[in-house]
Amino acid sequence: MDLPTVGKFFLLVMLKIALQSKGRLNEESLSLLASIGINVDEPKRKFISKARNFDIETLFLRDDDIPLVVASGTASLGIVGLNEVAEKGADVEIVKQLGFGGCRISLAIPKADKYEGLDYFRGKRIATSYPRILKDFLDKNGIEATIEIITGSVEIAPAAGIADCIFDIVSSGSTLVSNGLVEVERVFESEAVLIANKNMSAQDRDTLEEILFRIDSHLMSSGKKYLLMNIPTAALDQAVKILPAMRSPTVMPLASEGWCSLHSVVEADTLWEKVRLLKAIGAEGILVIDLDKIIL
Ligand code: PRT
Ligand code: ZN
Repeated sequence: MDLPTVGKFFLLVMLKIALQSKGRLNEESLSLLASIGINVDEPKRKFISKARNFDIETLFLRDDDIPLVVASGTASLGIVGLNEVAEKGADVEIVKQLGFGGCRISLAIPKADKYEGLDYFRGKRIATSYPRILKDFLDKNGIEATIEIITGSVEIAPAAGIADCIFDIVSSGSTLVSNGLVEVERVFESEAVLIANKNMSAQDRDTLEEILFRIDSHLMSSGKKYLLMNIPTAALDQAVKILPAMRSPTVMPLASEGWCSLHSVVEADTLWEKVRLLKAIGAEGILVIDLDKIIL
């Protein structure tokens, strides 16, 4: 094969990633890709698009279709809720939990009902869009019940007389409350995941490695802040104990004698407590900076 043909061949087999076309995961999937330097313009009429600055094509699909599209190899990668992967029984590799789209699938019953445990569900009609996950749970617990498959607005099923109780996605819980239901069993924890075809080409695997490297650097920086301050050299030992950084804080001498500059990375939710402790030992001129990436 001469070189131009090889080039053409690579273009034809560019890695494809399946993303939700609209819905709860669409925006965060695109912004995750943007944050790792992969900018995708959503096509107006087509379902396929190409990233502007990375050799990758995006397929925009309903979330229900993503697990099987990846399992079949039509796309090598996908971003979808773990709930959809489990429900479709898709034979894909779960490569990475992405830290957004968090929810759970729970059993919920009318709030007027007394609940004393799983026996409640024996002989009941349970409405759900997740029959496979529900059946698996009921079988494991030896509960016989009727599963009513409903694709939308599962929460209205008890009031509509279609079912006695429901098995549905819960996030804040407010949908249950406004429908007079109460969550009694959390069955399945979910979040958005990066999934991969198990038999992807070596070339796609290389691209996946690069994407994973970038995602890890991005995820590692989230929830962290970069701190810089001036500190009396005499207080340095105490400061290092307050600031356990990735290795240890960076220390640089200052022009004024007896002082140094200290740099460190801290968890955002411990920031104010650390600042209080550092001020108490004489830290001054404290700068707090948002972190974009941490590359180890
Ligand atoms: O059109 P398409 O098929 O692509 O989308 P969809 O309508 O099937 O799914 P979509 O966009 O609603 O959700 C996509 C994914 O987001 C789900 O598969 C979950 O992995 C995840 N996710 C996270 C949620 C929620 N949170 C969520 N709260 N999916 C749905 N909900 C719904 C839930 O069904 C219920 O009606 O929100 C309601 C409950 O929310 P709370 O906050 O009131 O408890
Ligand atoms: Zn869907």
